[in-house]
Amino acid sequence: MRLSEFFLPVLRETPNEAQIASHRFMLRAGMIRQSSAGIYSWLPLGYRVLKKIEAIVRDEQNRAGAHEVLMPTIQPAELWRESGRYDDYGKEMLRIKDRHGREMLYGPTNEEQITEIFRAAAKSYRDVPKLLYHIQWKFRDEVRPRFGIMRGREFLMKDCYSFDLDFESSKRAYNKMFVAYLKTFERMGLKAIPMAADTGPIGGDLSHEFIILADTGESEVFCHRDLMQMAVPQGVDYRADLQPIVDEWTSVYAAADEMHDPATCPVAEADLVSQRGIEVGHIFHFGSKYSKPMGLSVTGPDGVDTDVIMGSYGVGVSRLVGGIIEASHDDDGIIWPDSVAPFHVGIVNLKAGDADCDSMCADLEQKFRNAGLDVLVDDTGERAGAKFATMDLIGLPWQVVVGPRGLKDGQVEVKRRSEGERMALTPNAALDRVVSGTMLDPATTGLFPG
Ligand code: 5CA
Repeated sequence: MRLSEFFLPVLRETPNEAQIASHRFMLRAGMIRQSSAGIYSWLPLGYRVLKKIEAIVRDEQNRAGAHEVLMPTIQPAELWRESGRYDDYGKEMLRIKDRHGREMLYGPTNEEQITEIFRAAAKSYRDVPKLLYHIQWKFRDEVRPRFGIMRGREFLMKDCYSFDLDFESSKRAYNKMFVAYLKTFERMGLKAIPMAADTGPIGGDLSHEFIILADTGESEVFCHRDLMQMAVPQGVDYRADLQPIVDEWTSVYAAADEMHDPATCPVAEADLVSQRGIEVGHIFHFGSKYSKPMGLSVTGPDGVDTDVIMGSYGVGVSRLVGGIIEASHDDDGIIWPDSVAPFHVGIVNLKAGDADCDSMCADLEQKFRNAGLDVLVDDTGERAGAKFATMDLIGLPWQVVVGPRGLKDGQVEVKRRSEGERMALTPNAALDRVVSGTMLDPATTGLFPG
């Protein structure tokens, strides 16, 4: 990709409205543009990251045995009257009327919608268990939308719903999502901690929030320091019993603020980590909370009808873009993990128009692309200082600097964004260094050909 053809409206100044690093850098790097309070357009750089995060979330859902659907953003009010939530949800729900005066709403979540879909098809115990998910825009008319896309009004969520015959089977679905979340966030370079949580308006009696630690987070979290060292399981067989993994993670104390009581906390003060965090996922088991009022039942093996047992499992896909930046940046800009980087490498042409520089850049670009890397070539006429500042701001994991002086000695410079210093290498050594130093994620490789 040539920067001269790309749309990257970077800002040199820090926008006044941005209070936290992720919001500031997303605006400055031309990733998003505000449309109205809490509602944003995604510009090409931001969109690439959003799509890569979505691809990793999708891949882990599929591995866990969930099947993707796509439900509408606009839902009929009757569905929510059936569950009794139409009145309960209050002002956060955006209510609208169509031209016939029918009451509709912009979905803040989809429990009712999926229950209606499954109700139309499920007849007997043979139709469960099932796991269905979608990745869709939601609208919640938050009182205080803030921090850019972190607490937006319109935001992208992955929500998965489980349907089971009994609690034991439903717990297996819950465990699959619990483990899939550990793996999902790890693939994005995040350390997410599962915490016992309050269930809020979604309801239910078993719930965990997945929280990444960051000073700018909205939640206060408390956990035993051992949790920070725990390893995410690899090569999981989702058909096997996952209870031991879940037990291991939940046996160590961790609680979000509303669940933490210093008087009864079992952890010694010296071992207790208390920090702020960002909620990037939330899983709920809620039994028959929706199936009972909405009449979703199946005939059991004994011929008796029984309410389907359900759970729902959310990931804040658009919030994760900000969460990753909060977890990985410095004063100059973003530092993307390889798996979600909008491009893996940025080639800086210090003398665009010079035949040798141009052909070296084109050659490197092609070779990186052959190796599966996404490449952005700065072929603009900007001065060097501005080009370096832009590269640092947009945070590509690697920079390769091509200039006439270096080329005379047969060298280019390579910089790892997270480390900072530049190394002079031959073009072949530079290629080798960058390609071997990049951890390509199969779900995000080749997502943006060209
Ligand atoms: N139906 C359930 C889960 S399927 C549900 O709606 N859960 S939730 O309310 O906890 O939202 C799921 C995730 O969406 C949260 O963990 C959070 O990461 C993200 N999220 C919630 N509200 C917002 C918001 N206003 N802006 C950005 N992300 C949000």
